[in-house]
Amino acid sequence: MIEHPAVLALGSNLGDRELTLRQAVRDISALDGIVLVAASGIVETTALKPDGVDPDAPPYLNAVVTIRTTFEPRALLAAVNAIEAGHGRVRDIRWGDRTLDIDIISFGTLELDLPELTIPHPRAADRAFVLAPWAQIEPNAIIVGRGRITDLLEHTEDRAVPYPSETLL
Ligand code: A4P
Ligand code: MG
Repeated sequence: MIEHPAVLALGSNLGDRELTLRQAVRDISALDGIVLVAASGIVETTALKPDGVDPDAPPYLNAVVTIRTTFEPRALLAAVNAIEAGHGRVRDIRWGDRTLDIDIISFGTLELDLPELTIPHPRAADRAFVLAPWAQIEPNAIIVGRGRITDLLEHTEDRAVPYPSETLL
């Protein structure tokens, strides 16, 4: 089977954030059909809400992993949604606080615009909480249609600070 390279972003701002991210990476690697290629360090970031950065909301820990997968994009989304659910993710308000969010950032050079899945992730190019950890493990990566992630990182409005425990694995 063809293996597609893909990039996943993880975020948590409720519960034991660090433990959740570590377990989520293990859950991802344990899936038949996914091989983990690299995991970033953990960064801490102020919550971004639809109205802008919210210093009063619980801060996030974010991280990025690169994988190779035999799943097609929608199957990959279903798989990561199941992992979110396993960590008690509740969906209520948009960009609401959450135990675990896993987004598909890119899937090779694929561009996809379905009601339930947009690839590359339409907001990733503007977010240091995605670009900074991703640049740690794939500094030459580009987002199709948007450019090099290290260039994009210079224009983000949010900041990602390395978290003390740093490594994810
Ligand atoms: N969906 C479409 N494209 C994708 C994709 N590429 N990957 C759909 C994953 N999901 C995708 O997502 C809503 C729907 O998006 C899903 O049902 C899926 O079919 P969700 O996870 O239910 O809700 P959400 O995450 O609140 O929505 P959204 O709009 O995807 O949120 P964002 O833009 O991902 O932002 N601040 C900090 N500091 N760190 C964060 O990680 N994350 C968010 C979420 C907001 N603020 C944050 C962070
Ligand atoms: Mg999401």
